[in-house]
Amino acid sequence: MTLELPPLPFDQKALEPHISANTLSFHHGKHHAAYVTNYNNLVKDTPLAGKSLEDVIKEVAGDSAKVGVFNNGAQVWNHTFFWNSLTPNGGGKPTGELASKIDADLGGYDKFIADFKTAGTTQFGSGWAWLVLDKGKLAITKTANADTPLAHGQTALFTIDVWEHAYYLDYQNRRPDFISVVLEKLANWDFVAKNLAGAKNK
Ligand code: MN3
Repeated sequence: MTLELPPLPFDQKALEPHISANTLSFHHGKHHAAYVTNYNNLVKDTPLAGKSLEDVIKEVAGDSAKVGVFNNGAQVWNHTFFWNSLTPNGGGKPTGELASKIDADLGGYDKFIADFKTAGTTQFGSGWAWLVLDKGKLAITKTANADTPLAHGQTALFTIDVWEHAYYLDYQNRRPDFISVVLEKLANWDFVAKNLAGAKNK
């Protein structure tokens, strides 16, 4: 199937002043769009063309002959997941079952936030910071470049893109500030809670 660039789940200006419309116009309109175009060109007229994006990512992960398919496909998936991880007027503390699980598995909200910031800040070069469900437990991870929890048998629950293109126009080199603002002002805990509930029902 030919992939299409999914629209942002909010208006391009909706995350201001934390993430500008200018950043989103490049990040979604150019970077994310380019991954979609590249992916479609790479799988066109191959057996992969008929498979879902998720199946292709899992199938080609670690295959040195299909690095381009993996990188572009995983970047398409990661970016769509990132947009859904954000919401205007987000942030604050998670509630309900998600909050209880953060307490049980990650040592509470404050430690979760501190450890997530560390993961995103210490990812050397381009990559992603994640909250995942791994063997039934919450875990904080980071991945390099296009790498994704999908390729590691983990269920992604939340992510922040820490490639420079995610924050440079608004924050220049201040990646830690960008991560803090996303966690405190934009994190879509309802999306995370739905992902957690969905993973447990599988
Ligand atoms: Mn990006």
